[in-house]
Parts: sequence; structure tokens; C-alpha cells
Amino acid sequence: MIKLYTFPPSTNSRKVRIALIEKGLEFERINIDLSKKEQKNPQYLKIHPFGQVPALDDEGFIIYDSTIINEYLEDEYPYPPLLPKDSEGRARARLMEDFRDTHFNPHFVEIIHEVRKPEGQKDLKLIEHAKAEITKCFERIEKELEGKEYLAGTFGLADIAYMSNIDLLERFQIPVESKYQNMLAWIERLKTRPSYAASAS
Ligand SMILES: N[C@@H](CCC(=O)N[C@@H](CS)C(=O)NCC(=O)O)C(=O)O
Repeated sequence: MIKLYTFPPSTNSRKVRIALIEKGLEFERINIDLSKKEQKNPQYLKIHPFGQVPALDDEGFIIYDSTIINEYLEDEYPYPPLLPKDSEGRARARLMEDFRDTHFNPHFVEIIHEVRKPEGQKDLKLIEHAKAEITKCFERIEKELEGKEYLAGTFGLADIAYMSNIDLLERFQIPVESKYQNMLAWIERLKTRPSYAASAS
């Protein structure tokens, strides 16, 4: 059976949990507790050389990095498909996933680190800056969704990447303004997928 090295609050771990659930694949969750620095244990570093989650073990084939893992799952378990068939659609989906990985999610990670600190030690300016950077991304997401229900037309890996951040928008009180109608409708659509609730932990 597939083994997933994961940590419930990790957004990148959730990205893979959602893909596995959407593919209907059974998997064993192996919890790596980041709060106890278990990701840096020598045993785990043999699985993930950079000491991070997620990592995946498919019958002895071990890989890491949420984007690479989800691409592997798409190649190895093609049904249901989570990438468009045409090259242009696939490229667009990958661009939006990359935008999430490089411009959207890192600011959530910054906030997560700050809010864990004791009162008085949190850098409130940094939190506000990170929230503003997240909000800047809404413009692009809104445009990309013009005339479409999902980022690449049909539901897939690009949407899954952002799905792992949705509950944090609410938790960290980052409102999506009503001018982002496409995005608001898309968020509601994503939240109704069974994989959204099933991947929460
Ligand atoms: N590019 C990697 C990033 C993985 C990553 O940043 N994982 C975080 C949790 S979401 C982590 O393990 N942080 C602990 C650490 O870096 O020590 C991916 O997409 O999997």
C-alpha cells in the first residue's frame, strides 16, 4: 500500500492527501510531527533528504515534494485524470500550481510560523505583509477563472494545490472581497468536494 509521510496542519501534505483521495487510492498515513522536529530525524532524512513533509512511498519507490508527488500520481494512476489532455491546458495548470507554490503558499507558511510564537514575540508587521501578499494573488486567480469553473477548465491538480490553503484564509481572517466573484464561487465549489473534508487531518 502507498505510504504518505504527512503532518495534518501541513498545507503541502494536504495537497497530496487530496490528490490521493481524488484518485481513490488507499494510503497509510505516517505522521511526522513537525512540532517535535521529527522531520530532521536521521531515519526520516533517508526518506526525504531535506527533512520536510510530504514524502511518498509507493511499494518501495520513494519520492518527495508535493508537486512532484502529484505529477507522479497522475502518471502512475491516470484515472480519474487531474490534468488536461492537451499540452496547452497542462502547461496552464502547471503554471497556476507553480504560482501557488511560489507566491501564495509561502506567505501562509510565514503566518503559521509567526502565530505559533508566544504573545509579545509575534511579528505583527510581518503577518500583515504576508496577508497583503496573499491578497495580491487574488487578482490573478480571478482572471484565470474567467469563464471557467476550475483553473484548468475541469477540476485538477491546480485546484488541489489551492484547496490546501482555503481553510487558512478563514482561520487567519484574510477576506476574499466580493469583487472576486469567480474566486468566491470556485472556493465554494472546492469546499463541497468530499476530498476537502476527508483531507483535513
Ligand atoms: N516544495 C516542497 C516544500 C515542502 C515543505 O515546505 N514542507 C513543510 C511543511 S508544509 C515542512 O516540512 N516544513 C518543515 C521544515 O522545513 O523543516 C513541497 O511542495 O513538498
